[in-house]
Amino acid sequence: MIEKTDIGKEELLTGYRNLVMERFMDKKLLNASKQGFLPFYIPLMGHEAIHIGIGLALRDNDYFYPYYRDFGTVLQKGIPLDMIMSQVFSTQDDNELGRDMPDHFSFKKYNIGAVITPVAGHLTSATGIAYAYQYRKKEGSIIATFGDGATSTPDFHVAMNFAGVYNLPMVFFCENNGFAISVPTYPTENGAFDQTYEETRGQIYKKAEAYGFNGIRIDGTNFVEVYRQTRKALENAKNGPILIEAMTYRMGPHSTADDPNKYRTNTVTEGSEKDPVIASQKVLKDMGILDDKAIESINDEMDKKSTDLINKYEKEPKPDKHTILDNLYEENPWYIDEEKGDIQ
Ligand SMILES: Cc1ncc(C[n+]2csc(CCOP(=O)(O)OP(=O)(O)O)c2C)c(N)n1
Repeated sequence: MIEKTDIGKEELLTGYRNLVMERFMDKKLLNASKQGFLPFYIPLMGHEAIHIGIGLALRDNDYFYPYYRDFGTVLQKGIPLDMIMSQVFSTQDDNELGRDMPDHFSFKKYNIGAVITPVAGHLTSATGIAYAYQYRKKEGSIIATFGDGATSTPDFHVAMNFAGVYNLPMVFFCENNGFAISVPTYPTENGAFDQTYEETRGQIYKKAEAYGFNGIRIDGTNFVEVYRQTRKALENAKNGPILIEAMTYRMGPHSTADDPNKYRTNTVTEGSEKDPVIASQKVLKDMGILDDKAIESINDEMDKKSTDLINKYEKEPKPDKHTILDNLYEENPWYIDEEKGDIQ
């Protein structure tokens, strides 16, 4: 029996459409990187329901601090696709001036923190923002996402401790896809830990208890459930932090620099019941919101839309090479001007 939600049919359908769009974009961006149009790409297949659920749950005053896999969350949050694509393809319109890796977004005016590469490095900054919200008595909560591997880093513990001590309006959201590159999180299905493989000995959501607040584990393959739990957490965070561990599966490689065949046999295949697109379809069908005809027409629409976008962005001009030393200083020191003259 599916519980009712406080979001309407139209919003749920928009969430599903974005989920499908994210799936198509992901596959085509991976292809674009294989064809040499992108230097690097971080696939996200398996994370879609988490992304859409969080995107739906975010309120206007909340602050989102993403990590490198969160394409769909920024899409659902309403960041224009052209803005996202110009960042991914480092075009001349990129708001980061073409200077960061694909998927390392920064959308400050939308209350979204900058994606950084060092794992968990953003968690201390996110907690700092939560402290500022509390100090300035600002409405809203902070939510920061990260992978399971991030929970084994020092920055995770510093951020969790600080949030606990100051009782900050902070949601720590772990997208547990089962792997930190080649290291499995929970090596065996029955939870028995194998000392030779472990990434972490304990259950991730239980780590919150050590810092004096609650942790919960949720199904990360059903976006309606992710929405419900995340919205509740964002609302309750005004009374103190919470840790959410959303369980899903990384259905592709870690990045384009990884070959999972070297270390992984238990993949979740596209179209299987654990695939977030299929799991989310089932939920919406049970709610009477989606049927096979709508599924097919949304697929066709998003397939075409994603192809048109990729074709467009593969041809978009890159920033002029003479701009590479711009925007570093308010007033350029003499050596920058001198170096500019050396750009061939
Ligand atoms: C501090 C730091 N150490 C190591 C790396 C290399 N690295 C990049 S991603 C990654 C795995 C992260 O796994 P997880 O946190 O589970 O997130 P996932 O990529 O699986 O979503 C590692 C070790 C890094 N970027 N930063």
